[in-house]
Amino acid sequence: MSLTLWHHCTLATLQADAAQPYGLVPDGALVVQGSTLKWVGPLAELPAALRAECSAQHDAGGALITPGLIDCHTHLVYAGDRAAEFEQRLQGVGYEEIARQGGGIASTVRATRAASAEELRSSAARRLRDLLSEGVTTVEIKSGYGLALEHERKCLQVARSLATDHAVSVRATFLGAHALPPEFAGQSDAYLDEVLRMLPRLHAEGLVDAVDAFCERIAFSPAQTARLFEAARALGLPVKLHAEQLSDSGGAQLAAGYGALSCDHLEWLSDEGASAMAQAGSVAVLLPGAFYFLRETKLPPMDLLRHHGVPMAVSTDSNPGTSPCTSLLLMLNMACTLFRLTPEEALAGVTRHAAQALGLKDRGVLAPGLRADFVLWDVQHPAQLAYALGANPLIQTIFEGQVR
Ligand code: DI6
Ligand code: FE
Repeated sequence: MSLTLWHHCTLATLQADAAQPYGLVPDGALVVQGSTLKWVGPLAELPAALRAECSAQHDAGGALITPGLIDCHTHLVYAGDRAAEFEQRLQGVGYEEIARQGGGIASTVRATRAASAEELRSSAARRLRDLLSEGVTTVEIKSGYGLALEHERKCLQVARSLATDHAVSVRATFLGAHALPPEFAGQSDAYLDEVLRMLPRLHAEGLVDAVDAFCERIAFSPAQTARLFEAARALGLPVKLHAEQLSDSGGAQLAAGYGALSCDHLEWLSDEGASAMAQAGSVAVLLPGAFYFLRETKLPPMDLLRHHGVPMAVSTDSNPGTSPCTSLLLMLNMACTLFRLTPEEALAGVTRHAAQALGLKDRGVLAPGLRADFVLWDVQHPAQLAYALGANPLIQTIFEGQVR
């Protein structure tokens, strides 16, 4: 298979054991074979024989090259919007209060059930294109606005189908346990039984890569979450959890006990929770968009996460209620300004650690043998990606070895 050389660039490999911050390689080079990286390093060290084998060459014009960005937590498929609720909240009505009054997630569920697959697909594609324009090459998409078999199926099918006509890799997560649908009001255990009936069917249809739940006082209890995770385990599916977003319910410890890929949000995470996550190798997915949009004041405990060595990812949480955001670059900035991540931690959070949060070992860093998903940026230094607000210095995205 023919080889392609990319040169005249600075690499930020994001390799975990790199000697330089960001895995920086000045005057670097990449050799791509098909959809895979064959060689990564300083141009001066590229073996002459390998260089001679390259039948095509791309001059990157001095660009910075990072791995393709990974948005590891989104709710991209839904209908309608919640601008009216935004106005209500600005007048002082709380997010949980709106949810208890039947608004919030339930209003998006009504709109999503009423929408056709084609309508859902076109609104999700619009949001997806925003993400792709900033160098996203892998996106996780959760269900959770259908809350009934046919509608959860419809949303997961839409999520899967987005990868067929966009150059992006999609991971689909079943979030049937997101909220209680109106027909099960007051019967959350009965709804959970229903979720447990949906899961094996959707899994058998090839629509589920992982299982998630919203473990919160306005959603599902730790005991209910445990029942769901038992079912996921029986099917061999990995789990992740919306945990300790609005209160500390011990969800992180519970999820860690099931070897969760990630626990997400975590504003109220305890020391025990962080320690359990570290032992289980669960990634902490930080969602500064939701923190900002809900005007939260309780910060996720970054020092605790660092102390225990929990890897931190950063994501948009793109959803209509708490983070109507389709800019992962903006999240890089907010992770630094709001959560005090370093720009290097933030960039690792949308590359290496985001891949880990999805259980994907073949991407997230620039290294031989991994996928040739990478981005050329018109910046001198990777910190500039987190520093700017509202800029998009993207030059070009390469997905599976091909210019996108
Ligand atoms: N936590 C969130 O922030 C989103 N879902 C969740 O479990 C909010 C979803 C929404 O309000 O529509
Ligand atoms: Fe979420």
